[in-house]
Amino acid sequence: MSKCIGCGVKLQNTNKELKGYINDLNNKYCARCFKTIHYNENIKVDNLNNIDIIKKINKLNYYTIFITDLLSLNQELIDIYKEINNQKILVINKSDLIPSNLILNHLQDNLKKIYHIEEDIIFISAKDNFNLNIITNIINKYQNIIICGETSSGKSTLINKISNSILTTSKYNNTTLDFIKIKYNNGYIYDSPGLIINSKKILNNKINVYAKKLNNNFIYSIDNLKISGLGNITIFIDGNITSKKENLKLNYSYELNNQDILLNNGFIYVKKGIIKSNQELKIRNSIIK
Ligand SMILES: Nc1nc2c(ncn2[C@@H]2O[C@H](COP(=O)(O)OP(=O)(O)OP(=O)(O)O)[C@@H](O)[C@H]2O)c(=O)[nH]1
Ligand SMILES: [Mg+2]
Repeated sequence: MSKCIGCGVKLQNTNKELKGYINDLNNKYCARCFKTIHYNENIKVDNLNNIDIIKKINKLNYYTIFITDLLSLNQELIDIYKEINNQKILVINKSDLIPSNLILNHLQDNLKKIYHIEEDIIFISAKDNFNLNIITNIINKYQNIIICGETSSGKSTLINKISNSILTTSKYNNTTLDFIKIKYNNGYIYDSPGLIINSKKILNNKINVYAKKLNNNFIYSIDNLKISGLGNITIFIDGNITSKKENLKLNYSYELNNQDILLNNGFIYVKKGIIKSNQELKIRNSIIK
């Protein structure tokens, strides 16, 4: 049975409603990939779950490059990363979207400390070819490697860049549906289906930075989160915030010192301040301090 060269799914010509469908089995791409590539359509299908993906990665037991973006980094993602038993490295892609005032070496050190990561962490941009030589050096050294990580973090884009492959890529989740083995020099690169991290939005636009002086009368809204308080904050977010004078009682209060409040699409750095909010906040030591 042949597989789609874009997403790795087994091709079939019997049921249009199921994944892998193509009317002519001699085609190289499934109908879904064809529509994604040519019409930018977002066709949702069920995908492998995180547990099965990690199981297969551990079974393959090759050097593993785990990819995410900066805003998606949270404890849940790191917990999944830590389930990989292979020799591995954490790679933060889409560095081109990170504001230039953030110092990457600094972020690297803080992330290692905060999330207790022993392996190297490197920043790359598959789009802008930034640090891709580090990736090719790893592949040349280990020969067989697995590229895995969060959905839409740019795994297939990276593989296309370094190996001249024609994997399907898109701005939607779950583009790659199965493991894909790609010949590279004397070994293989494996692409893999993206891991789904609950409640995270994928970074698509340049990270916006908003420096704000909080005032108890003004309430800032970021999606469903509302905050006010006293202190200076810096918001790093893929999206917008609004602010207005509101007479709303915010029931949660936090005294923060060099800490980040985690959002679904970014984080808020609080150097020192008292933050009130309408919901329980997820806090970590700041990655930018
Ligand atoms: N700005 C920026 N965008 C990128 C970069 N790398 C990938 N992208 C974009 O991110 C989106 C997802 O890319 P894919 O390569 O399909 O991601 P993936 O990790 O293979 O996704 P799944 O197969 O769905 O798990 C696409 O819109 C890419 O163009 C990068 O370095 N910078
Ligand atoms: Mg992919």
